[in-house]
Amino acid sequence: MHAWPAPEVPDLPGHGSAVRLHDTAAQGLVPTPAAAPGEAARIYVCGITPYDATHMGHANTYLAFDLIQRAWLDAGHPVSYVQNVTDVDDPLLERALATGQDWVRLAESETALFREDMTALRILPPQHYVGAVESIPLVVDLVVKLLERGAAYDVDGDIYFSVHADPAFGSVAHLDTPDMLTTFGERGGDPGRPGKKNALDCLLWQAEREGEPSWEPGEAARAAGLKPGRPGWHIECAAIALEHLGMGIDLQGGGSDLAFPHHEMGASEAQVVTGERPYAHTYVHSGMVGLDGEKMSKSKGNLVLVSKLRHAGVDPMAIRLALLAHHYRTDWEWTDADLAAAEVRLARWRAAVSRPDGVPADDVLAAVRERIADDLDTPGALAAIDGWVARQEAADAADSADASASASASAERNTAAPGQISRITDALLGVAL
Ligand code: 5CA
Ligand code: ZN
Repeated sequence: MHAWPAPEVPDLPGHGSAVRLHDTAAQGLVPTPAAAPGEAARIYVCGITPYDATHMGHANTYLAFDLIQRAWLDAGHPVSYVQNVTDVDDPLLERALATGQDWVRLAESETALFREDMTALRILPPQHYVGAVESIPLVVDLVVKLLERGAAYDVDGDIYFSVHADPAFGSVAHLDTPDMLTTFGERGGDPGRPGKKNALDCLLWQAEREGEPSWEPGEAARAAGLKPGRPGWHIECAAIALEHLGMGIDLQGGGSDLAFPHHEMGASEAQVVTGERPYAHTYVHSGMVGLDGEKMSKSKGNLVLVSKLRHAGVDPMAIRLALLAHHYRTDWEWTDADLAAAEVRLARWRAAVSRPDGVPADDVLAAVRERIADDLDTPGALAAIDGWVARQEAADAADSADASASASASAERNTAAPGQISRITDALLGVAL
């Protein structure tokens, strides 16, 4: 699959320092990436299930991982980035059936819209953008290996993963067993299915069901016990990440609703199949964006869509600023006031950098770097830019007051400052002024 065009990331003087991020597995802040300076930082971020358009929750999540990559690039790490598209799964097939659309067409058109939204928001694209369907041979290979290791078994033709084949199972999300069982049931799992060895065991390969697409796994896989069918969800991401990044990646990312079961299961599957640990050095989860008291979700339909705002003429940079005004890990509710405030901020920033000269900006880069390195404190980073803009506006106001009083003293300015500020907002915050 192809991704979307990459925005330019300007170079900044010097380098940012290591970025401390909240690691769900470590339950605290850790320095990232684990890669040595100058080495590529490897990141896998879970992609969309393309059955509806990009909403503010998705945008907020992909923005968080865009900012991490900008900070890593600024710290001198090349970034190796992989993202998937869950282009075959229950919700997509259900939506296609409900609306009478072809499921392949639905996935293609929503993925195309997602690319447009990501491009407009200036989100860095992955180097490998990989669909579940095109990854079926990779999935089959892992399922066969798990069967060979005795870590998978058959239930009426479906193949399940034995979660306790991984001694580290549970160490990503740190839920107790009752919480795991409830959450598993709420997020696509089937804890009550008869015939499973453990209620938490998850589906690796689902045998063909009437009216649903299925794939022939090949002779060797058939001999190992796979029937024609389709991949389970968690193994899709484990297979794509292992193929394109390998074990010990620097970061596995997604929204907080993916910590369990998705990232827990994917990590265990990869760890059992390779016999190595860890799958990822850091697990980073963004907060959930809601609307009217509920998590924004395609299944509930309570959506504010990026494309709808764009088509209504909203500047994507204002959308980006509206999201940046919230810390990535908090859960928050989208309101129209967020966008209105971001539009005002964008206009003020643009006016301040559009002058031929500006008040000194030499300390702003260090301030923004320091705030971003502290678990992506974007509200703090915006405040640092706001501070410069306010000084610039005050100097302008003082100048015009002086001019009307015919006084000679004018605020100290230099011609480099506006460009310095626009390069910082562009490189570190992705906001083009
Ligand atoms: N295809 C899987 C991941 S492999 C999936 O979860 N797709 S998704 O379309 O449902 O979500 C895509 C990403 O957006 C996930 O990281 C998810 O955690 C995040 N996300 C979904 N809803 C919200 C929300 N309301 N707020 C913040 N992030 C969200
Ligand atoms: Zn995933």
